[in-house]
Amino acid sequence: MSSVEKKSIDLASQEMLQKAQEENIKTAWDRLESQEPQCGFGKLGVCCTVCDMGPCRVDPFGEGAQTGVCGAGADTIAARNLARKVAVGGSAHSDHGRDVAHTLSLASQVHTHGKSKTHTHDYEILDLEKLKSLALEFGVNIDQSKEQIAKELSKKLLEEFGKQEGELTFCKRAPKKRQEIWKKLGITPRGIDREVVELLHTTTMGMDNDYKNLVTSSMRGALSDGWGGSMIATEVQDIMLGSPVPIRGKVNLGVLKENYVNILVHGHEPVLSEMAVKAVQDPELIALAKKLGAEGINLAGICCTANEILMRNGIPVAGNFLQQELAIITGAVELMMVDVQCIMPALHEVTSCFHTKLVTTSPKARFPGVQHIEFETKNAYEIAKQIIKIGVENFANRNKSRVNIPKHEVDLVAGFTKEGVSKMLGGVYRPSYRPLNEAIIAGKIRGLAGVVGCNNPKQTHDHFHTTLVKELIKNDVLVLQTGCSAIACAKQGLLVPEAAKLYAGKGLLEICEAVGIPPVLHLGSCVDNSRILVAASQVIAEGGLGEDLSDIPAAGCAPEWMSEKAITIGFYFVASGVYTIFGSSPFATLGSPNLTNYLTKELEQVVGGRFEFCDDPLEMAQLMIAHIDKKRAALKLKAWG
Ligand code: SF4
Ligand code: MSK
Repeated sequence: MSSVEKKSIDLASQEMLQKAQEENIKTAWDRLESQEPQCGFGKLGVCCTVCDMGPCRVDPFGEGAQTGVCGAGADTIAARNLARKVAVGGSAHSDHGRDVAHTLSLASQVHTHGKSKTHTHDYEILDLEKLKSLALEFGVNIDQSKEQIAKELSKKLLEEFGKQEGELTFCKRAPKKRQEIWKKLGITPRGIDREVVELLHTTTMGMDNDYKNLVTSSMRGALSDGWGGSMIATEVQDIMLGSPVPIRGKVNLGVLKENYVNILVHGHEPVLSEMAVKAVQDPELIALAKKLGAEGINLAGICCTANEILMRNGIPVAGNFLQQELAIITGAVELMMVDVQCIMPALHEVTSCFHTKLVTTSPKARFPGVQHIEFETKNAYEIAKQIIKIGVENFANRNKSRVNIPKHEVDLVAGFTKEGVSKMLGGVYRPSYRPLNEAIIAGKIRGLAGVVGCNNPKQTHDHFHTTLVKELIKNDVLVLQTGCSAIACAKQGLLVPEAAKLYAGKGLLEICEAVGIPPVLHLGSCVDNSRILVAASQVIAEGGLGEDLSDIPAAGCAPEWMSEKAITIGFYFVASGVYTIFGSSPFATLGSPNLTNYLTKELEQVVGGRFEFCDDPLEMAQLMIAHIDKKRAALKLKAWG
């Protein structure tokens, strides 16, 4: 196996890695190599920098110091480090949710001139049905103008962040039994800001040193993201930008076009990238591109911003997390505009090896030496146009001899939502999860799996995602995906209905053909993991598969995770009753065998879900299937097969 084959299974990525090697351009894989060996104390989670009596470390071999200066041992240090990661991951998703809720409040503002009304900002209400149903959930009167509903709803949504007492409104979406478990454990989430602040407080010097209690606090903090901040982001984006419906698109670096101005959007928040979708169609910019010798303007995405504009507009996806540098190395990208999260600081260096312009847009994520054009909701379209124009003008600087676009692009279908799936299954007039429940009860679908998360250069890029998912669908497990995991599987052709014939087991194939769906459903970006929680709650409400989320024959997995956000997602899934496997390394808990044992074994008795750590994709599949079969047996369902 060549060195590039060890790095990625994706042929397009291999070509670009080869080019990077030849041109001595450093990528994440090279930087990982230069970090080796990584710090053993950090890997085991027993390094503490919480106060200035440290940094302290605990000797994992039991010979040296067993506590830090303050007396904190491995259990406390590892659990505290983990809790901090959960807080940070939750803050990222939830701050995104807050920004979107704020945009909704701006979208509700109108100027009235006589009988005509004009919006003061560039956003509208595109899904009125969803606006109204959400308004009802929050007790907002729907017998008024949509702008007034949006105004009152956005106020209530923003109040969810600062709610000091009581519970988050979306908790009511969970099955009754799950809500009771949360109440009993005292982990029903209150305001999102409160939970994140309180979780961080518990980890400071001289605070909580009971590792089990730190896990409990982490669960409550994570729930405030999954059933709070992330869910708000998803719902409000659907209201303003339109709820996705199944849509065909293309994926991989081959979506870049040789004779076009190529613009990439990268990050997570779709509010600006949606405007970029409109701006690339601006006749003035297209005319400018043609004047400069291009055939037009081609927009594509990386990471979750890509998933957002794919789901709503069918805009092609250039790649997932580890392809952000490789896309630049094609030499064909005029401009990459970035918003927040998962944007490697190294992009500045890689773009400076080519003519590519990098533009940051968020005041929360600036890069030294990089052009910053701040996004403002008020002039969103004009700002998007200004940025795209820089890209168009940069076409003149492209060095054609350095352009090398891999000829790999694959079809996919994305845009599945909790509402869409029930409409596809039950019909537009009687949307229902009944057919899904019946297929599971009858054993045609063995169970459900959520496979999500990032890439990590410690693992062969995309190998874990695709090997795991192929094994699951072969065994009649219907797979729901988000994030970079969905992009990985799309590149291997798993996200089209035709994939069922090639890869799915007999029962799953029958359902996919009857309904016309792929065996792997793309539900969107990382914040859209909240769609999985709500869909699973509706499966319970439909009846026949138990009373709680932990009863469903289902499992979750983040095979190639790297982000703190993935840990938070794992925590809110486990705290919702889901058995969840993490690939790559455990989250730095091995230095505390007690904490590892609690997370992977005892927690199931407490909350109904637990973690598993595994670094082999086929073994992951077997563990998930064994769990699904255990749940089928507990429900006394017909054995699969
Ligand atoms: Fe060391 Fe305790 Fe301070 Fe951590 S909190 S750095 S273990 S003294
Ligand atoms: S983008 S969080 S690398 S999935 Fe959501 Fe991908 Fe993970 Fe970022």
